[in-house]
Amino acid sequence: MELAALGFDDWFERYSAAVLQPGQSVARVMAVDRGAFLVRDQDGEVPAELAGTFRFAVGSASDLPCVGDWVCVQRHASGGPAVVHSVLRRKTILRRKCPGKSVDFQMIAANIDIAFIVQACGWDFNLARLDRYLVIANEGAIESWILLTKIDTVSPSDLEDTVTHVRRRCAFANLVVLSNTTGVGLEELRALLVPGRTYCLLGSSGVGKTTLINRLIGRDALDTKAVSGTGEGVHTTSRRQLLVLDGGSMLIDTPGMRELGLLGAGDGLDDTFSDIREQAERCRFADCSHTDEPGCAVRLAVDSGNLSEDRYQSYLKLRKETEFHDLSYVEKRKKDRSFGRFVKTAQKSMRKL
Ligand SMILES: Nc1nc2c(ncn2[C@@H]2O[C@H](COP(=O)(O)OP(=O)(O)OP(=O)(O)O)[C@@H](O)[C@H]2O)c(=O)[nH]1
Ligand SMILES: [Mg+2]
Ligand SMILES: [Zn+2]
Repeated sequence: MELAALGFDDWFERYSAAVLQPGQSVARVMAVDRGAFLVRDQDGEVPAELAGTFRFAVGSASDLPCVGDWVCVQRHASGGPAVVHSVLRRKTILRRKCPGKSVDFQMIAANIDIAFIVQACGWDFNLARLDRYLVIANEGAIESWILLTKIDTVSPSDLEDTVTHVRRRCAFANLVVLSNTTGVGLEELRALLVPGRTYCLLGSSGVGKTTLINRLIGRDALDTKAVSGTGEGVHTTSRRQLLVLDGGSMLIDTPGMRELGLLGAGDGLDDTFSDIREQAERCRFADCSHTDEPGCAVRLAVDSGNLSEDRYQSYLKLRKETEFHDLSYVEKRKKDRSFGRFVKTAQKSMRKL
């Protein structure tokens, strides 16, 4: 398979020229599993490990290769694992805040063209969570499509209600409704997949992400497992993996995420709530917080029914989270700096002794 078929284009070519060393070639990261990598290039798929120099130079977890990355590798003729020397600049990224209070983030995948935000009809369906995924995709400059799975488990009228909710909430997003069990919607989805493009499935555990990939591949290439009615407490997929379909498009499977922290950087929130941003241009105060200021056009839109209360609340909640994150990031940097000063002063006084 040629590199172009794996998604390598002029953009990556340009950036690779500066970092690629003699004896190295580029390959795409196909799977990451607890520090072990699988990379692929025109000569096929091989296991890979990080070069010692690279491992030492890495400043944070997000600098490490993740699935979808293009990396510079040295392949061994003897058949041993390839050695990863560097990661090429990422065109797009999917990342989330690490669970808990830390302000670090975790890469989910890189160089994705389209994010499939997967929700199952019924127990999993949740508009607030949908917003959250849309913000994450927008933050990484990735277009999103919404996939509603398991439509065989709800009545036609419940399905219609769910679809109406999604359309009202995300008028511009592509929406495909499907069932992995009956096969409804699978051909529609397959027809939308473009060769050479990379798609990433995101969504709670048990919504049918892996089953969908297996259906599209036409065989059980990946493990799935029966879930309880609520889908809670079960995680089947444990690693992130990129699969190439016969048609030439690429899909990344990810484990269901329980906690989906936002980052607070970039315009992800604004882009997701572009309707609110537009209203906000008519607020009396430029720095209006859209809560209790006079002349707030956003509140007016809610009061007059042009903006749903739910969507407005979802916006406030996510905004609060990103603000909190921005703040904690600033605090952390401050602490790092004062610790740095402390070390320097300590070193000076040591030298004086
Ligand atoms: N009724 C019905 N069941 C489905 C459908 N799609 C998947 N399932 C079932 O749902 C269960 C979970 O599917 P998975 O594909 O493992 O879910 P997942 O999203 O990959 O879950 P994680 O890997 O844990 O993130 C399996 O028992 C599937 O058979 C569907 O469209 N309808
Ligand atoms: Mg899975
Ligand atoms: Zn306002």
